[in-house]
Amino acid sequence: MADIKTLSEFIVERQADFPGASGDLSQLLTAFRLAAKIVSREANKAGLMADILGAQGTENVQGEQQQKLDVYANDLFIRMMRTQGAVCAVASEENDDIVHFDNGGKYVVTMDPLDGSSNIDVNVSIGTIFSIYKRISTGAKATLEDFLQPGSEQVAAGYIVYGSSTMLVYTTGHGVNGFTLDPSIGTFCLSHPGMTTPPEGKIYSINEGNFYDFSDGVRNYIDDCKKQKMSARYIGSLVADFHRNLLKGGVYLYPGTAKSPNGKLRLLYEANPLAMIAEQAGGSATNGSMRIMDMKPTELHQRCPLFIGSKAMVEKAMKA
Ligand code: AHM
Ligand code: MG
Repeated sequence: MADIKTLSEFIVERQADFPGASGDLSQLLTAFRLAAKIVSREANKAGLMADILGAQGTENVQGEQQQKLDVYANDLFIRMMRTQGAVCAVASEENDDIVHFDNGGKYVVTMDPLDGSSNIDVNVSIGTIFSIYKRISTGAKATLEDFLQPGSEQVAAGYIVYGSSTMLVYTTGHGVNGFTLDPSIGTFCLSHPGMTTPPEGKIYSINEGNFYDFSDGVRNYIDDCKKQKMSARYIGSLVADFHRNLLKGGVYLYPGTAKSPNGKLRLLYEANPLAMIAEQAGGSATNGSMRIMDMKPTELHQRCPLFIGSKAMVEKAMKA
């Protein structure tokens, strides 16, 4: 049997990438690992459990209906981080404001605990996205300033995709590695070491229902994809669409429209973490005119257009 490397072994081994590291970041990744397993378990039996499926009956700060699993995953990830101690505050899609832990932790985390919520009830892949920054403020509590750092300051970023199998993919700025959950032993095992994305691909992912709201440039690009007989693939779960395109080569676009010039996706906990992973894998991520990770955030729940995936495709879409 081939050697199996578990995520925990890998995290310990890679701690050497950070000279002088105290192990806090490793601990934090461990908290994500555990929460991911629990969300995976709940998502897998969602169809059987009335208390997991369906709407919670509340809205988040962006006026979106919260699903029960959104709230469950949010509470769980926050609980895991609170008990673990390296994180002093979290900004989540599901919380209006920063959640403080008052524990002196040196990191802050942004997250979308359950991405693709509209797919929960219909048994389609969903995900979790997270991003880790060093705290830069020095007062008693973390401040907005800690969360409004550009994506280029991310210490680590990752996602979990709850699909036909559950995978955790992350980067600490030294390449991208992917781990698949083996449910029989309850362990994430290194399945995709040193992930890279093809520079070109044949898949374009965009909600074409919005075609007539897009700019001429985006419409031209879509036309061009059709002329080249590319494959249109759109799951409606950013993590799952991104993951597929990362492996196969492709581009995911969520552009702005006249009505919503900044599109739908959020800079801090959707665009930035996936941009770091895309770049670390050799791909690219822009908002249509500039690199996502160079944007200076101004708000916690700020939205931004997103063009992400294979480098040549993102460049072409920007020029169209
Ligand atoms: P969510 O974080 O509330 O689930 O919303 C983000 C999701 C992405 O996962 C997905 O790519 C996009 O919204 C789909 O939006 P649309 O239905 O407008 O195409
Ligand atoms: Mg989301």
